[in-house]
Amino acid sequence: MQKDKPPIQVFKGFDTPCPDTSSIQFTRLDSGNINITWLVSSSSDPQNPDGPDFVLQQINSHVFVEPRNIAEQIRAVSTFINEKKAGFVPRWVPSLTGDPYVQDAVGGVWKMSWYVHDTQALNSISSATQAECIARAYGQFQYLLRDFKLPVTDPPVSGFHELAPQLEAFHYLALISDRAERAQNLSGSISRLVSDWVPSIEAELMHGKKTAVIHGDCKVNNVLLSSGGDKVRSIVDLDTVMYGERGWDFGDLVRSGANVLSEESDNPAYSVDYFKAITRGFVGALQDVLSSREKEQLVCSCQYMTFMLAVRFLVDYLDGDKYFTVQDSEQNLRRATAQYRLFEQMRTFEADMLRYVRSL
Ligand code: GN1
Ligand code: MG
Repeated sequence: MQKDKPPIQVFKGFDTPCPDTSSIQFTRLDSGNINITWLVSSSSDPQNPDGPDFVLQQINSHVFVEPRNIAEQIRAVSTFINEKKAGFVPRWVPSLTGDPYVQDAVGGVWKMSWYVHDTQALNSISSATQAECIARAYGQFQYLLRDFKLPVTDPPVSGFHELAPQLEAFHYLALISDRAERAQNLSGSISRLVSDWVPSIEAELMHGKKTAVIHGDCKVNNVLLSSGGDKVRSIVDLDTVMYGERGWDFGDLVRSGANVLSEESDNPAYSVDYFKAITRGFVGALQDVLSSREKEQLVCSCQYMTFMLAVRFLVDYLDGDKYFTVQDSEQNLRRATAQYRLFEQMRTFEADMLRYVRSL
């Protein structure tokens, strides 16, 4: 992955209304654990203050082994949604040859979309009203795509959102990793759940046909809010749109949004009030399409997604930080521990959460 400024040739490979690229500026945006993201600004040119701005990303091909497929999927989904609800997801920018990506001299695959001005992305939610509003938007996203046929049917990452391959990797790495000793407390807790809780959650969630189109990464910060924070302007990060269970999106949003502290905080704090608000928003938007099986799965999906992310961070820690971006060599272990704590907190509220979902 190229960490330095993108080559200007990459930008020139896209079909933009910016013939003069001499004053184009690239600014690194601090977003996401996988791709490196750049704001490409033409408005910094005093001759062209109304010039357009873009978001340019090199698709991480270590994680997404078929990066062109990711760009093709985004082209299809973004085109479809923008026709139904203009601006609800960013508009993609075609290359000069009409592709949804540009390839650089060493084979790197880049995608670009129009930048959405006057918005903010938050790492944590600050009120139940905001939680409901964000959840309604993710529900609407699934609703808009309820009959859409994805051009790419394989998941963006092999086994994405499946617990079994993650646990297999965990068992293997726990035996061979030179970091295993440092992670033994967390490993022990996870191993204990493998024999009792994991089989029941897998029986609950993994047997259905995966036919719903989902976002695949429903974090709070993948929603762009108005400057006042009370309206959703746009849902971003379409890298992981795939077929799956509706509850996976819901569970991921509860994991991210009902933790009143940010994901990077060592001590999460689960809010049942935010969970309820997220449920109202999500279920409200999907009222017509959510089956009783899907509704019944919502609560266990929260635990499933949170536990799985704990295992995924731990696997990456044991594997030497090859998947998620890290600032230091213990960050993935801290992230895994925090997700595990959040999972434990959630479990203590299970009965309350189930009662609430059933009451809607
Ligand atoms: C990754 O890079 P980002 O933030 O969009 C990951 C998600 C995790 C998330 C945790 C393709 O998403 O699954 O939930 O980090 N994306 C991929 O912060 O693995
Ligand atoms: Mg993502």
